[in-house]
Amino acid sequence: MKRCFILGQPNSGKTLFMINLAEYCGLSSLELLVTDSLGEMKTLSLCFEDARKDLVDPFPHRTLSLQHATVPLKKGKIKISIQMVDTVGLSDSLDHPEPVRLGMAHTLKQIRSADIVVHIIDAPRAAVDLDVPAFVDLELARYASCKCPYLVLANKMDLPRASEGLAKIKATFPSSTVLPISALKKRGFREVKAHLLRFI
Ligand SMILES: Nc1nc2c(ncn2[C@@H]2O[C@H](COP(=O)(O)OP(=O)(O)OP(=O)(O)O)[C@@H](O)[C@H]2O)c(=O)[nH]1
Ligand SMILES: [Mg+2]
Repeated sequence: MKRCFILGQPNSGKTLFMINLAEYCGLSSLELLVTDSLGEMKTLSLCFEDARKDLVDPFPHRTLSLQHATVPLKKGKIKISIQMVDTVGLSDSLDHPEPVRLGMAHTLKQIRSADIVVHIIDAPRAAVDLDVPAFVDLELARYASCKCPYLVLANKMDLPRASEGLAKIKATFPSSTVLPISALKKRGFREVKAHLLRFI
């Protein structure tokens, strides 16, 4: 099964994207395998409402482990599954508490095992923050686009000024596919699914 890493800065919407994509693809609950930098593993089984409540947060650095979910993508009558991997938000600064730094290092180490990379950027933030996309976004794009199929998702398109942010993101990554989405409203998911199917 192909592994699709969901990468991006903290708070860009990676976890909500994974949960809502899994729901959009027809799962009735979310089964997660959670692995951390110390090699600890646990499984979680959550209904989607609880997953959003427990795993998504308005404040950055909510996710400190890798969270793997197997998601079915239908291609005609054929069901093909993909492993989506939610990751620890990556930032330019290393000035974070130890669990965050260890989580970032764990994510960076594991990127090697990605078959596909989905890179999420907060579009409304890109409109107002000169530092978004950040250096880490440029480096992610440079590495992932050479390594494997790679997609940029401009998220939070339901919020004001997101279109300005989308234009900036497209200008920053002219040779990559940039899809506008709202992880919250599940908008743009049909296009994301079509691209993922093309990659597997
Ligand atoms: N309006 C809106 N809010 C969103 C969208 N996607 C995510 N959010 C919100 O953004 C915040 C961060 O979402 P998360 O999914 O936790 O972000 P993350 O990238 O996993 O963050 P870390 O785990 O800290 O790296 C939450 O308050 C979400 O509800 C979206 O499409 N639209
Ligand atoms: Mg998260």
